[in-house]
Amino acid sequence: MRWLFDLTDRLTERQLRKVAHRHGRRSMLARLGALMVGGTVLPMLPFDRSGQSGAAHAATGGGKAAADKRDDPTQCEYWRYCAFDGYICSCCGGTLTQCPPGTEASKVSWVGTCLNPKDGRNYLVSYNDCCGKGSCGNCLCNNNERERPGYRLGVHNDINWCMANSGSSMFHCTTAVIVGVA
Ligand code: ABN
Repeated sequence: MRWLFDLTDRLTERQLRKVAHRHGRRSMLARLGALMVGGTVLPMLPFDRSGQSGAAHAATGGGKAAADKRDDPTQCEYWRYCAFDGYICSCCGGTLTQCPPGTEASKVSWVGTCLNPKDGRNYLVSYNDCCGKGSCGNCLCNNNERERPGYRLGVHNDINWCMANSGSSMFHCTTAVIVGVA
């Protein structure tokens, strides 16, 4: 009978040691130590603080989305809009080149020179404000590549060109028509 007590003692002792090892004070201290070391070392690891994560994103899958925007006339990133200022007519019931119903194109326009990413050529783009209705309010877009102040009116976008029309001078939205290759 004695051997049975001895065996039970040994098994119990082994179990207790295991439990003590798992939940004991020392193992707790060891865990705390690991946490403290981790907490000190982690902030030292290098990470992108520059706010340029978008660039990294573009280099991977995100680049596709950015490229798609350059092909989409409802997006301000669309390639023809490099010197655009106004509401995009494609978002206002018109199209890239046509004013929405009930509005007419301004008699005077301004031009931009924009790079077409598809063929690598620069195109002369004429921007016409569409006039006769109040502000469309959709897809406001303002890009200023090669744009110049009012003393160079032909490349100045920050003005309501509907003022040049004899009818209504209310500005609604803006179109972008290719008029030449630069
Ligand atoms: N050329 C677009 C525009 C219209 C009204 C006011 C500013 C700019």
